[in-house]
Amino acid sequence: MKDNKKEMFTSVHINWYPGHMTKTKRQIIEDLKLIDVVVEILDARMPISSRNPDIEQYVKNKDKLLLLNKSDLADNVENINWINYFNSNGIEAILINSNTGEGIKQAIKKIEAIYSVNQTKFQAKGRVGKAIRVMVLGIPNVGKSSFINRVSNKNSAKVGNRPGVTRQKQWIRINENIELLDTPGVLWPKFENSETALNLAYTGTIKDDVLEIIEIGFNLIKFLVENYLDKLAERYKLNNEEIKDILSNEELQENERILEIMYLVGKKRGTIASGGNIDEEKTARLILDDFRNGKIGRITLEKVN
Ligand SMILES: Nc1nc2c(ncn2[C@@H]2O[C@H](COP(=O)(O)OP(=O)(O)O)[C@@H](O)[C@H]2O)c(=O)[nH]1
Ligand SMILES: [Mg+2]
Repeated sequence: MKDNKKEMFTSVHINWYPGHMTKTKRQIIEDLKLIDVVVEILDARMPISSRNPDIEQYVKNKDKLLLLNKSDLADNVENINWINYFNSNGIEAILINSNTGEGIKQAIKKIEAIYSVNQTKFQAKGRVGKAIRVMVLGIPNVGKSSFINRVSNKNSAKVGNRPGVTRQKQWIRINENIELLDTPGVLWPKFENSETALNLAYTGTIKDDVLEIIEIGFNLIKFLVENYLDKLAERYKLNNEEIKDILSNEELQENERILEIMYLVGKKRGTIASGGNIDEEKTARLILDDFRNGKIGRITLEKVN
């Protein structure tokens, strides 16, 4: 191993400037005046990293519903743990999959339940017989547009892989009780620590150049080795003996062991650079693509403590 590798990846370098989010923040605060129920969409793989704590102060008087989207990509045991966690803390939360529509009916029912509980509040405001007004909030790429498309049963809200494709403001009538603002509020992700930053990077929430791609891939492999070694080995058909040898090699530092596992993946998948060495960037991209597409299996990045 090259010497300069020994000091690599010991800390994460974050290049992130959230300045462009202040305009959307103002817009959200303005739109919220019209809203009765706030639906915050979280990524089921990282319910804490995908939650924006700042928004709490703006939505504290609103009724709230958490939707844990992309539940198909997350560990099912952890999905249930998270729902129990939120519910036992008095927070309504439901698992959904905006691609297939799983959980969507339940989400609509829950919004209607909130509506009926609040009828008296509305009557006091003179809003008898009016529909409940809903707004969807969430960090980029979490599935806001996909969810809106699902509940509106038409492909009116634009869905895209890049953050920020939704522009115009319009109301969508879901049923006689619910109206939905078709423009979701894009929340700025929080980088409380490097773990959060990495989770946002693994899932593609922040662009790959915010952190170094090799750094992201390396750290994802590290996480998988520590938490989902079986799934990693199965996906890349890694030899169990070889893995054991590397992980128990006292001559290597921890980061070097992980790097050796990364090289093993590269060797298996032929991500070789000219000269015959493993191409670290290609290997990092491969594993990130696989993770994002669910090919390593259902993986939850954050567990309930
Ligand atoms: N596997 C999976 N992918 C989803 C789900 N919901 C959305 N996506 C994908 O996530 C990406 C971002 O979705 P989008 O609705 O544009 O997110 P937005 O930026 O919050 O509006 C798209 O590629 C969607 O197909 C889901 O429940 N499961
Ligand atoms: Mg969108």
